[in-house]
Parts: sequence; C-alpha cells; structure tokens
Amino acid sequence: ADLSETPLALETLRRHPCYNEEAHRYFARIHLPVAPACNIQCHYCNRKFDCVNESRPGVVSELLTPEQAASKTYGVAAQLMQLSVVGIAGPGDPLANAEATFDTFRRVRETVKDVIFCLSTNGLTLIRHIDRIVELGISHVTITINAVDPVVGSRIYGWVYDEGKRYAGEEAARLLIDRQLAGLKMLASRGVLCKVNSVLIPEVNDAHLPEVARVVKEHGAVLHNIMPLIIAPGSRYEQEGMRAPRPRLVRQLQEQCAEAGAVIMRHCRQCRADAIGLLGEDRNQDFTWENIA
Ligand code: CLF
Ligand code: SF4
Repeated sequence: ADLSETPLALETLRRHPCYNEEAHRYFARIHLPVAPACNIQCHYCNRKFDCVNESRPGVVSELLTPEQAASKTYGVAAQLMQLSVVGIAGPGDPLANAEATFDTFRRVRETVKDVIFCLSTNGLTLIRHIDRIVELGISHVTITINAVDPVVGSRIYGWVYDEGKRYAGEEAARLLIDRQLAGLKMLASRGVLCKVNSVLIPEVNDAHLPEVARVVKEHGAVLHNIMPLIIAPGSRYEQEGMRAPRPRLVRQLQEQCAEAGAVIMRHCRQCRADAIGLLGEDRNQDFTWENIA
C-alpha cells in the first residue's frame, strides 16, 4: 500500500492532520471519549487516566454517551470550520467498547457531513470488527503495536483478556501480536489506511523497533508513528523506576525505522481522548455544552 495510491486516499490524506504533516496546520480533529473499558494491561498505563497508546495521561477525559458525542460533534462542526476528522481513541480501547464506538460513528454520520472517520485501538479484537469498520466508512485506523516478538511483548503487557479468558506472559503477548498483525492485514486489504503507533520504551523495545517497522509495513501499514513513552503515575513502569526516552533516542529510532522502509510520522502531539482543535491545541474548554447549544 502507498499513501498516494487511490483517489480516496489522496483526498482524505489531504485533510487528515495526523496522516499528513502539512494538513495539521489547517485541519482539526475532535476525539469523542465514549470508550472507557480496556481488554489488555500495558505496563505504562494506569486506568485512572486516558489510554496512553494514543494519548497522554494526566487528566481523565469526561465520558460521553454516543448520543452526547454526536450532538457535541454537530455543535463543534458548526463552529470549527477546519474540522475534518472525527476520531475515537479512548479513554480505554474503542473496540473493547465496540457498541458505543460504532453507535457513535453511526450517529455522527447521520448529522455531520464530509468528515473523515478515524479509530485508534490496541488491535486485540480488530479481526471481529472489520466489516463494521468498512461499512461505517471508517477510513483511517491506528493500531498500537509495540512489539512483534512475544518475548519483548511480555515485558510490555501484564495480561490480555479475551472471550472470558485471561492470558499472561508470553502467551498473552503472542495472542495480542497475532491479532494485531492479522487485523492490520485484513483492514489494509479492504482499503482502510492503517497507521501503526509504537511506544518507544528504553531498553525494552528500542532495539526491536526497526523490526516492528519492517513487519507492520509488510502487513500493510502506510504510516508509522514512533512515540516516546509517557509513564502514567501509579503504573507498573513507574513503580519500577522506568524513564521516558531522551528526544535524541526518539529521533534516532525514527531514522532507523525510516531506513527499514517505514513512512514516519514525526508531528504526533500525543493528544488526549477528548481533544478538540488543531493538533497540539486542545480547545475542549471552548466547546462546553453551553457554548455549542
Ligand atoms: Fe485522533 Fe489518532 Fe485519528 Fe489522529 S490523533 S485517532 S490518528 S485523529 Fe494524531 Fe494525536 Fe498523535 Fe494520535 S497527533 S495522538 S497520531
Ligand atoms: Fe491502557 Fe494499554 Fe488499555 Fe490503552 S490499551 S487503556 S494504554 S492498558
């Protein structure tokens, strides 16, 4: 897959602030926080905060029902002319809350025209939702893949919960990785533009990331976002004294992943699950219910 392969890809890319660095100066996104639950445990996460896979911890996003989310989007779209993307990225995993997530997109589609739909997930249950994603016109999906080797993965994930069963250790990591790669491949083959986020975790997956870049590209990812680890207070990594990577290491790994063949996203702002506005800008406070009513 190539970012400029189809007319649809070109048109949506022109207006997607994450997929196109140029677009991020002019086009805005809204994240709808409708997805509280999660089905895995990352060692950098603390459930009191937003999903660290696509956002920064610190404050919890206020949850919205699908109905509230759709009416909020309608109100924001009327006032924020640059709005081009409606995304669901948490505060937990959107597909661990599939009904709320898809119901929200369906409601938004009925009332707001001409916006790109974007979804971010850990990928565990992706393979079960491919048809719905395609039918709803969710054209952009991000999967957070931090490892493609279960040994490395077992140092990142505490457990994985699927269909009533709890997995741990390498078994959990293997299940998650297999599902992520299978889901990525299926989505890419259906024309969905897939981006992969990888959290750079010093001395855990840094040396492994070029391999991740190679494998996810092979499975159809069009873009790779290497994000510096943010450690949530109270998380396992915090207890272990883990540190965030220095900016130099992040740049170095971005270069190495580019050499491995990936198209690298370098302007990620690690947004909150309820962010509104241009990337790096959070105008949630400007769009309270009173303001958009
Ligand atoms: Fe949101 Fe993510 Fe879609 Fe963008 S954010 S769901 S792809 S519309 Fe973008 Fe924010 Fe980085 Fe995400 S800057 S955290 S990569
Ligand atoms: Fe936390 Fe990981 Fe679940 Fe995101 S996917 S909410 S970071 S455990």
